[in-house]
Amino acid sequence: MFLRIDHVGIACHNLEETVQFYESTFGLTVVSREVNEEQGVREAMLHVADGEKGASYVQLLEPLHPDTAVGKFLARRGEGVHHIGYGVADVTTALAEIAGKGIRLIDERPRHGSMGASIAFLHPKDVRGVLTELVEAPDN
Ligand code: MC0
Repeated sequence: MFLRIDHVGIACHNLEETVQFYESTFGLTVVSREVNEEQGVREAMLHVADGEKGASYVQLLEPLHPDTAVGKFLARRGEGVHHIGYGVADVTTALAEIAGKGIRLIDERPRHGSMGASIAFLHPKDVRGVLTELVEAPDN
């Protein structure tokens, strides 16, 4: 089902400071910046590597407000890994297969994600504590 690790989502308090940290420490480059009102985040994608089945990124996430998924996560757990995004060929097909295994879907239908992707989240309580995202890139 999974083609690649598409991205690791990391929650941070200050996007610009954290981008600078990743650039200066690891030499990564920002390839996209977006505000996603629906998800309540301001985010940057930093390219890590290209693979046969697509690219992988670090996604830095700053909440737009405290009362958002990332805002609540920061208040409860502090900065760190927020979710893992896996590349899939077709989110709708993957969701149907996963739902059939009894795993709670946060999104029953795909939503708009970074860089034109279709995305859907699975509940962390049903994935051994890991908030898991399915990502169908536009060029899949
Ligand atoms: C919360 N929990 C997590 C978690 N967030 N566990 C692991 N990883 C996370 N990121 C746990 C809490 O510790 C708590 O466990 C329980 O889930 C309920 O947490 P809550 O703070 O009361 O929050 P809820 O229930 O209101 O919401 C949690 C839920 C939500 C995962 C359903 O955050 C959500 O819908 N997330 C999906 C959307 C999202 O994260 N968007 C931001 C990234 P205990 O044991 O204490 O009860 S958007 C994005 O990344 C896009 C732009 C993209 O990739 O393209």
